[in-house]
Amino acid sequence: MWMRGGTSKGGYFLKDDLPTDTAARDAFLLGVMGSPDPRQIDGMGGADPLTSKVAVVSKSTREGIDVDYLFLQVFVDQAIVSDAQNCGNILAGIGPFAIERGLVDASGDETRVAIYMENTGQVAVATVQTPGGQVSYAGDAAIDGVPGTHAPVPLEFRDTAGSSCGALLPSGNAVDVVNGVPVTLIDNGMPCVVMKAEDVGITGYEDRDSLDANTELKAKIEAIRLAVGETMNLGDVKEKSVPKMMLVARPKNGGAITVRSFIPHRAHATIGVLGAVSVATACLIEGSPAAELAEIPEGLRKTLSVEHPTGEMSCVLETDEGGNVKTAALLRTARKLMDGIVYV
Ligand code: NQM
Repeated sequence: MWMRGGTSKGGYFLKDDLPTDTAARDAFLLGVMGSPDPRQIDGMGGADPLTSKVAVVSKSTREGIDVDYLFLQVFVDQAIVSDAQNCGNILAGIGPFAIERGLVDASGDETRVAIYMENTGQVAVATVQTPGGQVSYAGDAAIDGVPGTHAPVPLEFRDTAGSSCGALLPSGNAVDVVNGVPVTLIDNGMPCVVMKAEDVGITGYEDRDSLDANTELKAKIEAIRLAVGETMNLGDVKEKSVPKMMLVARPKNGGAITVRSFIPHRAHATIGVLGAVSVATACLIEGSPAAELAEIPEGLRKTLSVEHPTGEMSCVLETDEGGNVKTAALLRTARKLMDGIVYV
């Protein structure tokens, strides 16, 4: 099934329909997407990392969990399929897909689907609109980066700290200086390197095209990324899609922070879901570059609006008295685009 999940798009497969051997599975998925090729002309991929994504879904045998979800990033112009990151946007389509495929029964007008995210070993709960026992994609929820309105798919995350890096702050520091640039190495669901946009020579308010055209900036942040892989417990990250590079600036439209993110070699059109949670969390870390620029609401339950190139993403963070983030919730939408047979 081809679906839009949040601001991403990709192929959703039942695990049983794919080869069990990883190399054979990856070769098949490269063929499905038409990679490696910058245009992905011979496949389904949209010549953009955000539309070259795959979800592998199976019924779960875990206590209290409905389905297991493995996310795979199919690189556009390299023959790489990576499970080194999670994806909170593609996650938005998992609940609807699981119900459509009969892995989960609809229960009443709304169905809560507990999803085990295999990439990071963590759990998310998605609420899917199921009036009359059928998934409904129509509704009046709007998210920036997607035209029109659709049925809401709220997502809740718990205990995402250290998802891939083993700790929220894998270096143990709020700030590290890498190649002369102060950065926060952080993982609250997505490994991210958060720095001030001005420290790498941009304002942080640029559009996606000008960021993508800025080869000098890209070289500078790639050098930082390669330098921090080991410190973040990610090993050699040359052929990995993490960590993501997050360039922050003061909010402009009443939000908490402005971000331009690289994922990691192309600028994001909006921002990743768990990427946004990680940046919002960095804003709460005293002494971090993001905290110096952020506008933080009062209270233990905070809505942090993360401004991005085409709007904003609101993260609702529950914190304890010590300011540690306990849960995060976000609103996404999803839509079934096509259900059929793909040929390689
Ligand atoms: O951070 C893009 C996306 C993502 C990932 C990326 C995501 C997340 O927007 O949870 O959603 O960072 O590669 O789909």
